[in-house]
Amino acid sequence: MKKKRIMILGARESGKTLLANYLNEIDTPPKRTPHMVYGRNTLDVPGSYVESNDMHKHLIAAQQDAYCMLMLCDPTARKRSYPPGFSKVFRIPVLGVITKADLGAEDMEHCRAELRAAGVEEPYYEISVLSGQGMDALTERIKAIWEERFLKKGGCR
Ligand SMILES: Nc1nc2c(ncn2[C@@H]2O[C@H](COP(=O)(O)OP(=O)(O)OP(=O)(O)O)[C@@H](O)[C@H]2O)c(=O)[nH]1
Ligand SMILES: [Mg+2]
Repeated sequence: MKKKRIMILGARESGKTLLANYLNEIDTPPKRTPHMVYGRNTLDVPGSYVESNDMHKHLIAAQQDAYCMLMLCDPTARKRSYPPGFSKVFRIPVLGVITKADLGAEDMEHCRAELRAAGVEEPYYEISVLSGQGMDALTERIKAIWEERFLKKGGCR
């Protein structure tokens, strides 16, 4: 079986590549990502795939390469990224991740509301790759999902 990855969705500039680099243990600064990037552990999806309805079929197809999905929301951006109920079209576990926690955005509630409306179940992970806030909780949850999928059933990677 082909190796499965952590699929990362979010609007442009929401912090997908910085988080992917962290999960891949890569230390290079992120550049704009115009296409899907298969990293060691991640599948970094361009913001345009989420923003355009026409691209959603590609997301649904790409989930076969993933064992879980992170739906990012940037609290410093006001634009909505996900249509209502969006997480429900995927059959892999979806985690809600609120990025850039170190910037102290006054209003994280709009991210919570958006993730909730997209059908993502709580808890939501408030993280900052730069300060390290929330990273342990997120990586532990991802590890638990990986173990559930690949160890308990005795499957292969
Ligand atoms: N302060 C802070 N900045 C962050 C954080 N995560 C990402 N950024 C910054 O936000 C900008 C965008 O980050 P990227 O990781 O490139 O975001 P992206 O979603 O991959 O962007 P695109 O590929 O263009 O869609 C960069 O300048 C990052 O340094 C964070 O946790 N805290
Ligand atoms: Mg990127």
